[in-house]
Amino acid sequence: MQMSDSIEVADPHVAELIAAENQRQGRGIQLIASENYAPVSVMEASGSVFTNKYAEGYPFKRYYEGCDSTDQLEQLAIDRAKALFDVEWANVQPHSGSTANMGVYTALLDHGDTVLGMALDHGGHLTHGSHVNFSGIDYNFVGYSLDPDTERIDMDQVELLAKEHRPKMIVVGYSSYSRRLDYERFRAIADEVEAIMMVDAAHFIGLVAGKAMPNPAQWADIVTCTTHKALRGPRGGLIMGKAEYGQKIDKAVFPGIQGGAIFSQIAGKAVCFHLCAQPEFRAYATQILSNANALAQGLMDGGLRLISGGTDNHLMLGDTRSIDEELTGKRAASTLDEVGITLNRNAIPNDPRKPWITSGIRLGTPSVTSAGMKELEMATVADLIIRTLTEIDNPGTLADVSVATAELMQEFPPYLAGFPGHV
Ligand code: DSN
Repeated sequence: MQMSDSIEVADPHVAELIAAENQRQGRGIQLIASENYAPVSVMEASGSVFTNKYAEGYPFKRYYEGCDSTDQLEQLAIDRAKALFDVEWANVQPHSGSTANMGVYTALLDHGDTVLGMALDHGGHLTHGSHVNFSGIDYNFVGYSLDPDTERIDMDQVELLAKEHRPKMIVVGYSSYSRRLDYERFRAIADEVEAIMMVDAAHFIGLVAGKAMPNPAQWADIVTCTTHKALRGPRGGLIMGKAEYGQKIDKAVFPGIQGGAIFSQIAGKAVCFHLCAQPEFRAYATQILSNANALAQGLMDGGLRLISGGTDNHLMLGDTRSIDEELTGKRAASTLDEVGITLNRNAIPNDPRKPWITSGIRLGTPSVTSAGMKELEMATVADLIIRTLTEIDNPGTLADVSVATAELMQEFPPYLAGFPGHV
């Protein structure tokens, strides 16, 4: 084996799988709200020779030699993140959103401390206190939920729970909630009970970077996020916020919960932050919102009930029972995938079905917007989804929709010809 062998030579089997995945991503309409198509420059950086470098510690304070470029790279990523999100301090080392949250909890909480977070079955994330996750095992999470009438966060309940339980931290943020967050009220509640306010902005940080949404760092003590969703970066996590918490959180991330950082991913993050600071990214973020709005309208016009009646962000949650009482999220999602429309089943608030089955589907527009689709195409996509769901037992309709999705994607290839493994 030669070090410079291409993957096609060194490992044709994995090369085939990469090509197949590239084809799948290029042929189908990708509506998973937490996914995106990363720019080639981001993938070049995250697949670069920084893969080879070990460097525990932080820039200019390492336990390893040979760190000149590595130190400059990590400092560049930190400086770019601070400028992009207008924060005093940032840590670009977390391997994922979960380890970013773990880093904050480890630094600022003791095991058993009470934390307020959005209940998972109402739209929160696993790391916001799920009983099967470290967060719910190590800390005493109390879940806030949605108002049953408006299906929006019940801020009065948040206040009552905060006063009753006196949490040390309030976690704000979601995995599947389609409305704006009332940061001002969360801040006021946190101040009233002297809690730390952490915003997990993983889902919408790209919209913040593109100035299409308010910046949670204006209100929060700490903001955590991933870099691979609407932000369109490499897979990874990021923590940022007020400088007063920086030293403690840096120590919790390394050496507390991680060893050496993954510098190839940090290279990808640096490129991502640079791209997000360009004017084109603002247009992209604004278009994500317009597309989500158009998709939501088309789905609702077609008879799919959306939780809370629409969306203010990049995602929406549909109640499959509004199409047919018997239709589960599982069947809806798998049939849509068969016709080339990929999304995920998702529990809806107070879902009577188990999480593996559910009564909902979650849809998001970051990927289709990266592929260049606009409102007109969103109306077409909504129509294809509604046809599939309303005629789910009609093989002729499913065959027609498959052809239509492939034709639509041919007009919007996410990567240009010449990209390795291109369709
Ligand atoms: N829960 C994942 C999602 O929203 O798809 C993100 O961590």
